[in-house]
Amino acid sequence: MVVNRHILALAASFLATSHALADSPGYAALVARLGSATPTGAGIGVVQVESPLATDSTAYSPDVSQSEFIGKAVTRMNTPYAISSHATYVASSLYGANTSMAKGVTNIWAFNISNWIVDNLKIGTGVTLPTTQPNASVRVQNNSWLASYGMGKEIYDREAVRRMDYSMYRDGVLAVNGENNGAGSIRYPMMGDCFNGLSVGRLDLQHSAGVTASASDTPGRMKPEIIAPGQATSYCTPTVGAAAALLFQQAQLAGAPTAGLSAMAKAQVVKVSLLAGATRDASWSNQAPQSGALRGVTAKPLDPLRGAGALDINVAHQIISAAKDNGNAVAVNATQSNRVGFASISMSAAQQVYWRFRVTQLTPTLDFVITWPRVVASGFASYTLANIDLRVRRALSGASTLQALEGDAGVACIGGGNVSSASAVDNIEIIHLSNLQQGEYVVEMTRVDSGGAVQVSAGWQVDPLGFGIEGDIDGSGLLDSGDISQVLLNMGTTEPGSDVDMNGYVDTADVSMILLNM
Ligand SMILES: [Ca+2]
Ligand SMILES: [Ca+2]
Ligand SMILES: [Ca+2]
Repeated sequence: MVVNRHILALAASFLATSHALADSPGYAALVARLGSATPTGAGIGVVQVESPLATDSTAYSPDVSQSEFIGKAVTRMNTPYAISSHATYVASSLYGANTSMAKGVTNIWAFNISNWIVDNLKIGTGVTLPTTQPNASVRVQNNSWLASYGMGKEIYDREAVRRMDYSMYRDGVLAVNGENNGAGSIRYPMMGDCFNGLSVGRLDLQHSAGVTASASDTPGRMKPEIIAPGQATSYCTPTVGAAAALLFQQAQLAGAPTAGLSAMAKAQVVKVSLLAGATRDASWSNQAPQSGALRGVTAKPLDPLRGAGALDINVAHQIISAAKDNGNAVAVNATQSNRVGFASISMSAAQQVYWRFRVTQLTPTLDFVITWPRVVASGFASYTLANIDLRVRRALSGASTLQALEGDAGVACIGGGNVSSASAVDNIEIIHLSNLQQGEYVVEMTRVDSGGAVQVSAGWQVDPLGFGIEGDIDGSGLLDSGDISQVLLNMGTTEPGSDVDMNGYVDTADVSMILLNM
């Protein structure tokens, strides 16, 4: 069945754009931290699927004669081909020698979407599987295009997205998918509705956003998932793709903390590192009420416009490079987690996993993000999607007591943000806490549904200001009379900021603990 002629393919609007690596968020900090060891995406293969120019249905190829692409092997998979300015700009951000952070990506396979949909994705072919990647090195697929089969043909849109998710899961690939341009513009199901990749919007928020349509698989999922700089979504998307290439290079290093994970699990850890490493500034919110009985509770894990936040390759790289920390099934047995880290866990029905975070003074932020893939059946007639939730509680006495932080109970401990993230439809949950009092916090991940095992990835970052000297509750950098004064001031209360030994009370034991280490 040939269905491609029904497709409405839109190149995101072409805009001449200045490329500057300085625009790539966190990249300068990454280089400053790693120097010559900064990853470049070397060894990572990239697929670039392009919608041809409206004036020439064969114009899908980047202009490889440009100096940005010297030394790059760009295989044009469809003939005939002609040069597309759009493809050239996308390529500059995705793997340009000077204009992309993935300057070390040298092997690229470029497709014309009209061919790719039929020959590779194989929409409308029943149980025939999508083709495997053109090369085993491929880890990133860039989709800077929008498409829909249109009203009444949503079944093909759903099939396309299922096939893309299937490919990602089978091949260990992360697809980055552009949202539409323009604030309030219409969303397209292809490929932004994917569960297993990333839907990308703009730092200036001039992109389509909202929830997946009623005709989509699992309607009501929040999109986009991440935002990045660029003058059009077509160029924000490859910036995220380039960042992913750097993280894949790290993930595939011999002896890396990700060693031993399957290709699929690595791709999902790359995804969660990008999500957890993203910047959530003061304007970011996942809409948890900040007062009342539901203070800190949300069923909408993402910011409605910003998704998980703004790309930061430096923090994302720190997360994926940290020691793997899979938490513990018993809260008291969980060791204290580091400032940044990741997990990759096969999670079964009714299972729970706990992580413990000890912060020693008022801590600006603690962010914890999980994601998991949907699993598409090989006949494409069905899929399974797990439901997993996050909750954070205050831990007392070595986590033998966990205090709820929902509602007013959280006011004394948490300045703002959310303490639970419990969407019934999304495959991302986010805890974003601000201004935590000193003490210990336990993140609880719970599998809610009763389905089979699924690989869950977690990533986190806690502001380094939270990791000072134990007992330095005034954050002066020293154990001193200021700390003792604060404890004495709150003596006999349950004020969490002064409960140094975390037994639930401000008492003489807290003074003793400070004096002991002074
Ligand atoms: Ca959930
Ligand atoms: Ca102090
Ligand atoms: Ca105490």
